[in-house]
Parts: sequence; structure tokens; C-alpha cells
Amino acid sequence: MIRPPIAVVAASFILASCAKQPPVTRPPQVPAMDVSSFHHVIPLPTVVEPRDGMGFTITADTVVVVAPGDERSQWTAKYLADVIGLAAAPRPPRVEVTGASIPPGAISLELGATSTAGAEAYELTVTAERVTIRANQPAGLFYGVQSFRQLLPPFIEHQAVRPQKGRPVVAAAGRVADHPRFGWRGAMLDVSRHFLPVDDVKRFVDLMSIYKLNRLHLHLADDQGWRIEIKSWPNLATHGGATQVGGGPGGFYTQEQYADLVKYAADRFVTIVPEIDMPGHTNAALASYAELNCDGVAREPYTGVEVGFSALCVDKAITYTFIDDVVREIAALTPGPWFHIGGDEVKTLTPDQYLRFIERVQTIVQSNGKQMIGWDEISPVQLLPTSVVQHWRVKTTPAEAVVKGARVIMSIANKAYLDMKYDTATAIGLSWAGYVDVNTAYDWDPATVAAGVPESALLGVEAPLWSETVATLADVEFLAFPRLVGIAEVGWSRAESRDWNTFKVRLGAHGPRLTALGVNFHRSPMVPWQR
Ligand code: TNX
Repeated sequence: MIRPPIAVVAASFILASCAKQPPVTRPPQVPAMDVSSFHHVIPLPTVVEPRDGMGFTITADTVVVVAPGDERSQWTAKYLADVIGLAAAPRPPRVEVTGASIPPGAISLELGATSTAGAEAYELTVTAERVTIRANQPAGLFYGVQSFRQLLPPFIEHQAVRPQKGRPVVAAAGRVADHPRFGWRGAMLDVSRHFLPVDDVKRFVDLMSIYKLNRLHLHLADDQGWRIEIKSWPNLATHGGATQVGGGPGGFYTQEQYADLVKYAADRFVTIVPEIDMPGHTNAALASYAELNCDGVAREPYTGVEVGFSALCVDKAITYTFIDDVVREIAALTPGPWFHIGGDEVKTLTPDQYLRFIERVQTIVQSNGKQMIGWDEISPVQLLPTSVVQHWRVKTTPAEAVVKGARVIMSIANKAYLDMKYDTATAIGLSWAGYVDVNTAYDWDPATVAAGVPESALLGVEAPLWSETVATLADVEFLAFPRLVGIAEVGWSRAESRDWNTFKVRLGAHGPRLTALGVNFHRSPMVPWQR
């Protein structure tokens, strides 16, 4: 046991609680090893107060304590115990579900009022004697756990780590009070152009949740592949899902697998947002069923990377039966309130055909109990107040939708697109929106990039990863990390507290953690990576 003598604990506790320090919201730019790990939390919390004195040491006696009654809090307690794993003892910390008073040496997860309202707000206090994570709702507890995790040494993240003498598991002393700027902090995976198996998507969920991202948008159908089983239209998956860009074998999620993924993500406070792109980007569907084509002839499977050539037959009744079936089956598996209908890059319909189609689909989505999201091409449509526009095009603005009351997810391509190359040397990725290096992905404000789209119109921010050139999980990680970590801070932290020069130092301190997690991240030369 490496717990310090009681007197030292007591002295440092008194020191910690009496030390009056002003809140520090910006970490200084000093060699990272010399400062409290409180300076490295990403996304930057609203208030960070590192304190001098002893931190909290995890030992074989550490327990994670949580009150009975709330299952999600208990799940989060177990999650924390698993994160700590075997780093300090031959078994993970014990989880104690009890309403009794908290013993010394405990990490305590508590639901109850905090200084800031909101389901995602939390307070974290670390002293030598105990750790307290307090939140209004279970989501906040989960985020408090993620901040606490970042105070622990990176080696705990390594799956094979075992307790070792001289390798104490200590979290620095201090206090965080935190809540997010935006409710929507997302990423998108395009599993259509290249398929990703469920376990790879789960791994991605694990990584994004470390940085408090809470929406995973899945682009489930495009020209090159249909990736989810639809029981009333089975060929979509079995035929439409049988290839991908370059002609590989593709794949699809059974409804059971999709439901399992939705649950896995929900446990980590990540809401899955399913997208079936229409009326364009539909070759996989048009190849699966002849009757969806205006000429009644099934299309050939497509394995190239062109866009804009396909469209559903918008004047045929069966098209809307098909859409209703697809939306109904997916909606039934998706507890989240949103259904994304794509709506982008339609080059073969008239503007009038397009508008009528989207308005009709909006009604179908609504009648299946979901709110419609579409790419920003839907802005001219008569949108319902619940519909949402996802803004991606650099030279346009969805202001006309905002004027009508629509809300916006900001995904502007020259800042938030994870499939853009970092720079000229990047081996995979595209560059049609320019190069997006780590600083470019970080150093922007979603509330000022599109004319007529003020903060009040924003749900938040999302970083899409299109997969024309992205074939494996290693490719996904290379393009997403570390830019997605920056996007997470864009979505969570207050604009006035963010600064690239301090962020890059904090990001550099996350290098060993990402390494221990086995992430294939881009070691951008503009970041001072710690070893
Ligand atoms: C545009 S962004 C697309 C996708 C491509 C992507 C490549 C959007 C709504 N449509 O179909 O994959 O560019 O960066």
C-alpha cells in the first residue's frame, strides 16, 4: 500500500482546502511535466483550480462509491473502476453501492445540485483524502469521470498495465467546475464508402467519449454501399451492402448489431444519429431494387468515388413506400430523436422536384416520431421548426433556414472535415476544401464562420469523416486524431477561453495517453508531443 502517513494526508488536506487561489482557466505555456495535470484537461473546463499539496493516490484499498437507485450512475462507477483497471492493484477498484457516508480513500460519485445547471455539468474535487464527482444528472457524472481520468497517469490506459512499485497512480489535487458550451458535439463516420465493423465503431465511441463528444452520426447509405439490414427490403443490405469503394467486400450491420451499437454508445452518453442519404447518393438502393428506378432497370453496383449521378425516382409512389419502411425500421431501433435524410449533392433533379421531395420526406420522418436533419442544401425547403440543417459548404450559408427558425449543426468543410488532408504530405484524405491542419481544425468559432448563423441558432458542432480514401480503423484514427480532440474543445469550451498556443501544449501532454490507448494518431510537427 502506498498511501501516505495520516499526518501527511491531513496536513496536505488542510493546505489544499485553505490555499486560496484564483481560478486558472488557461494553462501556462511551460514544460508540461512541471505543472499539475489539471492544466492538461481537454476539453478545457469552465473553471480549473489546481491546488498545491498531495494528490489522491489510488491503491488496492480504493473504492468507487455510488448511491443506490440510479442505474446509469452505477454503470459509470463501474466504468471508472474498469478505466483504472489493474494499474494500482491486482484487480480493479471495488464499486460500493451505498447510501451511507463516504469512507476516506474513496472516489465518490454523487448526484445532486451543482453550481451550474444542466444535464452535462459536473464538479470534480480531488484532495489527498478523497475524490468527489458531483453532477445534476448521470451524463455529468460520466464527464466528471473523464476529467478525473485525465488527471491519472497515461500508463493506466494501457490494457496490459500491471501494478508496479515506484509507479504510483496519483491524481493531482484541485477542483474543476464545468459545463459545455454546446449540446451537440459530434463526429460522423461514413461507413458506406468503406465499411467499418461494429467493434471498430465501438472503439471509436470509446475514444470520442474520453473527450466528451456526445453524438455519433453514421452515414449508413450512399452510392457505394447500404450498411443496415432493412427487413422489409432485404436486398438493400445483402446486395446493396456487398461492395465498397475499390470493390472490396463491403458489409452491413444486422438490426441486432445496430441495436447493440446504439446501446453501447448510449451507455457512454453518445447518441447515434442514423443517416440514409436521399434522393441522391442512392445507387446502392437503385442497384438492389429495379422498381426504385424510373426506368424499372436496376443499376450496377458502384465502386468509384464520383458524386451526384444517382437519384431516387421522385415521382413514383413506391419511392415513398420504400422511404417510409426504411425510416420506420431504423427509427424503431434508434432511441435518439433524430433521423438524417442527407439531401446533399443532387444533380439530376429540378429544384422543384428536389424541394417537393424533401418536404414529403420531412413529413415521413415526422410521422415516424423523429426530427429531420439534412445537409445544408435543404435550407430553401419549408422546414418544420424541429428540423435541423447541417452546414458543410464553405461558400454558402444556411441563413434563410435560420430566419425560418431552423437550428444548425456546424460542420463547415474547411475547418471540421476530418477527411481533408492535414497538409501536402498526408498520404490519405482529400483536399477539395483545402488542407485542414491541427491548428485549423481548432482555431475557429462555430458562431462566426457562417453569415446569419449566430450562436443562438447553433445546436453545436460536428466533424464528418468521409471515407472515399479511408479503408481501415487505422486510417480513421490517423485522420480523426488529434483533430477530433480539437473539435471536442471547440464544442465544449467557451470561445474566449480557447487559444491555440495553450491548446497545443495540453494536446502534446495527451500524446502518451493516446499512445497508451493504441491510437494511430498523426504526430503533427506543430504539436509539442510529450514522450
Ligand atoms: C461532399 S459533405 C459530400 C460527400 C463526400 C465528401 C468528401 C457532403 C454532404 N457530401 O458525399 O464524401 O464531400 O469530402
